[in-house]
Amino acid sequence: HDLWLRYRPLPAAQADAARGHATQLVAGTASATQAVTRAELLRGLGGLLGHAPVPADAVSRDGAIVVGTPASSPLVAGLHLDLHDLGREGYLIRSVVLDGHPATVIAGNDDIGVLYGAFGLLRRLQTGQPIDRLDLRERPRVQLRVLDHWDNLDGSVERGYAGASIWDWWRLPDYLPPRYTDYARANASIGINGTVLNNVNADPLILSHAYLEKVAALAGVFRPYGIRVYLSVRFSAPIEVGGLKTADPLDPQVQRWWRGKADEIYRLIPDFGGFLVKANSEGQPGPQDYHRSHADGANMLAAALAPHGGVVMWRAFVYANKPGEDRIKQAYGEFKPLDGKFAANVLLQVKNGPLDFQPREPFNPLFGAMPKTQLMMEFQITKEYLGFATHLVYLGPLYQEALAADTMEHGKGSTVAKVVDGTLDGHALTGMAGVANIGADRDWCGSVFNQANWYVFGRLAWDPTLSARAIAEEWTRMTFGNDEAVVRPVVDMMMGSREAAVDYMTPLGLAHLMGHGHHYGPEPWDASGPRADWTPVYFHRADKGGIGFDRTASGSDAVAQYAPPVANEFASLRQIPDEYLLWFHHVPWSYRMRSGRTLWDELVRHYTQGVEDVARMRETWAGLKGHIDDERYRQVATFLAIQQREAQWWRDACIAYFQSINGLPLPAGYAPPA
Ligand code: GCW
Repeated sequence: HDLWLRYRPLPAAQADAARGHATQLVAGTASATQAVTRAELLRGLGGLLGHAPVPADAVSRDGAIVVGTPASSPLVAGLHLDLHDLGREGYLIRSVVLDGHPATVIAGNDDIGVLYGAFGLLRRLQTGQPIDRLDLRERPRVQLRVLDHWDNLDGSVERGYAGASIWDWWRLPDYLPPRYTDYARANASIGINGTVLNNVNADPLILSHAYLEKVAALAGVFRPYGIRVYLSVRFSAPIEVGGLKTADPLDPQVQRWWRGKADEIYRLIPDFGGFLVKANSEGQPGPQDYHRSHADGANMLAAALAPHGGVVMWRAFVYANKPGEDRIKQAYGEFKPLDGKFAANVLLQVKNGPLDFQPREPFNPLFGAMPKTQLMMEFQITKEYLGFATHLVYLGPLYQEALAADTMEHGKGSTVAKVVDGTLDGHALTGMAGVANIGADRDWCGSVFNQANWYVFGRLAWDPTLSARAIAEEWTRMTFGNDEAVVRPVVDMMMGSREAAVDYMTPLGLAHLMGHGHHYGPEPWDASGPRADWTPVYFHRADKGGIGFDRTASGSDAVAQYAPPVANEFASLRQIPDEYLLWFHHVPWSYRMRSGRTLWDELVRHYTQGVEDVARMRETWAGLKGHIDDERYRQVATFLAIQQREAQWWRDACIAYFQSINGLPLPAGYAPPA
């Protein structure tokens, strides 16, 4: 229940070594952030080392930890540290000599940087590293590192699999349970500095004064931890909440209403972050209802927030039901022409892939196509399409793959990460959002391993160039301890888990074969429902002759949305990586793969591989019995058994269905379903 902030006692040898470097704690309490920094260090060091350092006003013995900014601490000021490139949120941790005593200083330009530094020091200890001879400098590479909650005001969570919403709107604003503080601590420990409290399918009521007071109370809990609150707003709120006849962004009355609403919000929450908007998407209202553009809508809201320093995060996840048009092409079609038309405090929030958080998608072609627009990344942390709470799927490799993809916008090395961190086109305002997997479950995320997905999101938002494996190892050590007999197998299991899920669900570039609406389990045969572009058959296009979605020039030509070198690679059967084959091409079942196998054989092989990988994960976990406490051991063991059963279900259902279409025998050596 403490997530990765367990602070369990370190092994004696390590604790002994570290204790000499944590004898005293010289830390201020003049601000709320300073106070929580000091409290976290006392709690963390106390837990890890067996006893906490002694709070002190001055360094009087060897091994003090000195914490602060040049403004808050004369000791820090006296060190004349070079902090100029750390920004507001960066920190340094250095082994120094103070008044003749060896000491450790954690310093930043602002209290919040120092808090991040404190968590950084604790992380070092938690992951079994020494804390002597330190010289660390860190600063976030992305400015807005935000969790998006899809939480409804009635306590339900859209696509949430970890229980009800943690926001208790009924008892807010008065009652502020410790869970809110723990939420803030966990987020601050990984550098998350923003939270959008409510679902993008937004209830307009959130903008009523009564709810804004509740929001203000939450903002008050989060503020010391450097976390700003944002809200999802419904574009038609001026009608529903304001009683106006229209929500037309060019109507002066509408503009005045939003300005007034922004003023009201900032009176209650002076550091309010801004708005997140889902407009003209999946039935949500938006500027197009009034024949205005996304830019007209976003800029109108941006103008209301600008005087207060707020931002608009405008989502690019739009697609209408246009029969005959390839759904994944629509966002690009609508937004690319608006490049350069958005106000300075608008970010366009783009999902990592062009479809919808599938186990694997190629990168979204908007990255690299809108140099004059501030594009922020939207990842999904909750596993809507990846087995909900029970399947063990570590998302680090998925995030890393998306961030490392090369858009070729300005030639080789124009990675999505560089679009997101602003360096590719020189943007100052940058961001990364993750759709939260947090709920009221005792373990917060519906499973122990889902906690790792929250963790890796935060760490990659801080630094998109970190490796998924290194982060998995950090999390594993913090969560299960530093027993090498545990760390290696757990990290290997995590690192393979995403590819396993791709294999047993949607290998070789297939997508969206999940059951209609709920998105759990296989339903590749489904062709029903209100919209063709919500059905699996729309995406896999299997027929007697072959399978896959032709998105080359002979088909929907979605490839043309990528920069020419990328488009050429994807369009070429010779060059396309196997992972994306059926995303871009419709090929015969007898198509010869690089492996020498036919496509059909290869497909069956991948499905089978996925099931085998899960079986191996189960074995790995069984081998850790006794190394992990009973409660967590049993939860994971049970969930892996579910996952294995369901991987088998996926394989059998998909193979049987595709076989019913192509009439081919199972490849030799692959047993039919039991
Ligand atoms: O992934 C899909 C989900 C919807 C979600 C939508 C979106 C919040 O199935 O539940 O709505 O995307 O991202 O807006």
